[in-house]
Amino acid sequence: MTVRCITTPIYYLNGAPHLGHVYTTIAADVLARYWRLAGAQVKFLTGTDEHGQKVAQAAEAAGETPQAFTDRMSALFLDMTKKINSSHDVFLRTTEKRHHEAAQALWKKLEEADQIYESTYAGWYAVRDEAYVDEAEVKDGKAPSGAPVEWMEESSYFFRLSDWERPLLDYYEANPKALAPIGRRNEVLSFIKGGLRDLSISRTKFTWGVAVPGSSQHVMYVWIDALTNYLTALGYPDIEGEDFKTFWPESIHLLGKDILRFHAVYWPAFLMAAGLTPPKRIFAHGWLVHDGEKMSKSLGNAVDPFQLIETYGLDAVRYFLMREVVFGQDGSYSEAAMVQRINSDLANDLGNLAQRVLSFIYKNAGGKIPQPHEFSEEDREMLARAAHLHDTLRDDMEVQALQAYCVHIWEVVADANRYVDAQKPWSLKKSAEAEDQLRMATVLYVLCEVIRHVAVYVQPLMPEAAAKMLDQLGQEERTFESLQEPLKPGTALVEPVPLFPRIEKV
Ligand code: ME8
Repeated sequence: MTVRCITTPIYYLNGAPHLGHVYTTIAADVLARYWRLAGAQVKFLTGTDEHGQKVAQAAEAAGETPQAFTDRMSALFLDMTKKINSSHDVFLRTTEKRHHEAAQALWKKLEEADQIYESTYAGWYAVRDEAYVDEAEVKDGKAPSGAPVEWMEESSYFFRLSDWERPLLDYYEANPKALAPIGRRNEVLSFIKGGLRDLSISRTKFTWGVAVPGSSQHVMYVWIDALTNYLTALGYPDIEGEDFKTFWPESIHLLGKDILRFHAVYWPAFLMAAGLTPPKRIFAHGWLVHDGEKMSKSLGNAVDPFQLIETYGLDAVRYFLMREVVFGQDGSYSEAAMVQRINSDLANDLGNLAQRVLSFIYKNAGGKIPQPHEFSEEDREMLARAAHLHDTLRDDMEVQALQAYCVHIWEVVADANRYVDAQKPWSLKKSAEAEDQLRMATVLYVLCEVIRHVAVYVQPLMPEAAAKMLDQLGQEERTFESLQEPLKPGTALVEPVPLFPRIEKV
């Protein structure tokens, strides 16, 4: 049985959700939906990262207690997941009791393994990134990310990260697929080769965090707490539990490149030190850029996803985000590009194909999936291209090539539109020859079969639109497996309505 555990980062609560958060969550959702339709056992995890100095400061600025503030802000993120039709299985909040227990259990494991010691930290800290910054990296009072840094001096627990240089390099060497895309992998490897210093993993200057076991003064550094969320959601510390045993070995972490170092260096080191295996795969995608800068809460240049959904419809936004940018690279967002995509790919290509074929059958060819007769060379080729999607798309999804997934489906859509133009079922309809009527039925059958394949594979991207297309085709079976059986003639169509209206503005 194929098993997949797909995760998003858990999001900080210092601002409302924006298009960047929506981007990762939709990508994870597309993967989760794909694997479920492929018959896999799937767990999809998301949630909110509620501790740390940045969130504590945001609560203070809002004049609220951290608990009241995080309750209110976390609800916004939960609401975001609903508005984008996210099919997650777990929405975890790090303020939950089960998470405190899991983080403390991991800490104790590290302590038992002699991986934690107490000392004093003196150095720079970027609150916006919740990250320690090396002296050499600080320029004009800023971290390389542009976040302001502050000097920190406090008693701290340290994790012996320096012990893990060699084991991490060996691990990535032995597991070339554990980190993608390749450019990011190289970055991480050279960072590790540059030498790892022990990591401060506790704070004493504020209290909004998970208490360090056995200490009344220290709370955990927010990243050790946050990363543990992936374990908590699978039932840790019960490593013999069904969820943990099934899903942890198949975990795929999706995240933005901004937080790659935490996931690809610190996290596997913590896990190995605690006797656990690193995540199976880490995939770092690029940034959505707006007006030339990374979209972010702190920079205030983020696009409001809800406005976009209101204007263009959820499925169009989902498709646009997956199709427009190669997953792994940066992409700049613009409304003009969005309108262009909707009009060309959705209204002209897919919408037009489904609409002209289905309404023709509905109105002029009996309203049922036609009975095919002899298949011509062109018919067989068209059917083979649709059938071939099964393997091509699986290969795409195995490596999280989400844009390629869209491109490959739309190649078949383009083929089908060319096939309609060449076969001209409407001209055949006008012919008085009985043979032409049989030919028309065969052509329309082939087209219905192609539309069924396309709609089934479009489900992860645009769940609602694909469902409507399959409703119109009268199809109840919608898994990938169901495509192994040829389309049944005689099934009544439901009156087709256009699914993707053209957008006239911009
Ligand atoms: O980093 N383009 O939370 P966060 C693409 N709590 N993706 C973007 C983006 C953009 N412009 N802006 C944000 C944290 N993202 C930590 C994570 S995980 C154990 C803890 C997405 O609220 C992207 O996935 O700053 C990025 O990694 C994440 O939001 C950062 O969210």
